[in-house]
Amino acid sequence: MDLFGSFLRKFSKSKASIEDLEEFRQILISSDIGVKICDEIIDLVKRERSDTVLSAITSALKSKLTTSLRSINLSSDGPTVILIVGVNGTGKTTSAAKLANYFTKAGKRVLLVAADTFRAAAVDQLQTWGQRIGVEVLSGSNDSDPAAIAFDGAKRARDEGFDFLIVDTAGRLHTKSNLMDELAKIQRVIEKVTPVNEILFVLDGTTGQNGIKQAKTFATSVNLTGIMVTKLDGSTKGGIAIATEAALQIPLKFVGSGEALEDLVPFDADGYISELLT
Ligand SMILES: Nc1nc2c(ncn2[C@@H]2O[C@H](COP(=O)(O)OP(=O)(O)OP(=O)(O)O)[C@@H](O)[C@H]2O)c(=O)[nH]1
Ligand SMILES: [Mg+2]
Repeated sequence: MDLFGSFLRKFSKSKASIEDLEEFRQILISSDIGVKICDEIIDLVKRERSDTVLSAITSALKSKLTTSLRSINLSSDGPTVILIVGVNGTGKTTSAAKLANYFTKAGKRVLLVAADTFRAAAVDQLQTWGQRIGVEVLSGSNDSDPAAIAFDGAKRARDEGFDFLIVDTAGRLHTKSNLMDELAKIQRVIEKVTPVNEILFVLDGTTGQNGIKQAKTFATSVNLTGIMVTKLDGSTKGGIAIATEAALQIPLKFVGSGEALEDLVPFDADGYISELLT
């Protein structure tokens, strides 16, 4: 990603001057990290008494990441249920398929539910993915109640011993309260059968601060347990991962970096920071 690497390479002194810090501030701003978080990081670097600028910056960046667990919260009894939510077009369906592939590759039995019933094309899209990865996709008729399909999925997953139930939902604007209520209903009806273990918010990494704002509003309606940031491929704005965690205090669990099935990996905080710095 080389976000800060070229800055740090030409910077061999042990302490940062005011001008150096201003240059670093500009780099942070252009990485989409957000002005507030950026200023906090600069303050931390100033106060840090490390020997080198590199270690000062490393610890300042790390301090902005959450210490919460990033692994998927697995069910100890019954299927692990994952609800995929977010605004329109952020990569929910693709990420649901990628997750299903990820767990299938790990030897788990996965059931996908197409709870986006607004558009027939949305169901087709998930079914195509399902065929490709060899995972069954449960869907209802067009315009049926998404909560009813989610409920059927939960029963199937529990009764037939699936390891994972991944529920893809329709994109919705965080400002539309009826659609946000629908999400809460989906969660409620699944929980009549089995607990929902994760509600993952899919955040389009190219939308920057706006995406973070949307996530914040979503979090007021549903209890988000994790974030998946997508479309990080080719983005020079790698600061979005730090910005997201610092702003939301919700752990980033997976990162999507392309349209292929394999382009989804668990978020590795140390690897991410060292990639930013080298
Ligand atoms: N480059 C890139 N494209 C992605 C990534 N994830 C998803 N996409 C693309 O983004 C577009 C939208 O993806 P979908 O998975 O359909 O998004 P969605 O959130 O389900 O959309 P709605 O259901 O309409 O709200 C598709 O063209 C995907 O191929 C990613 O990590 N990188
Ligand atoms: Mg979709």
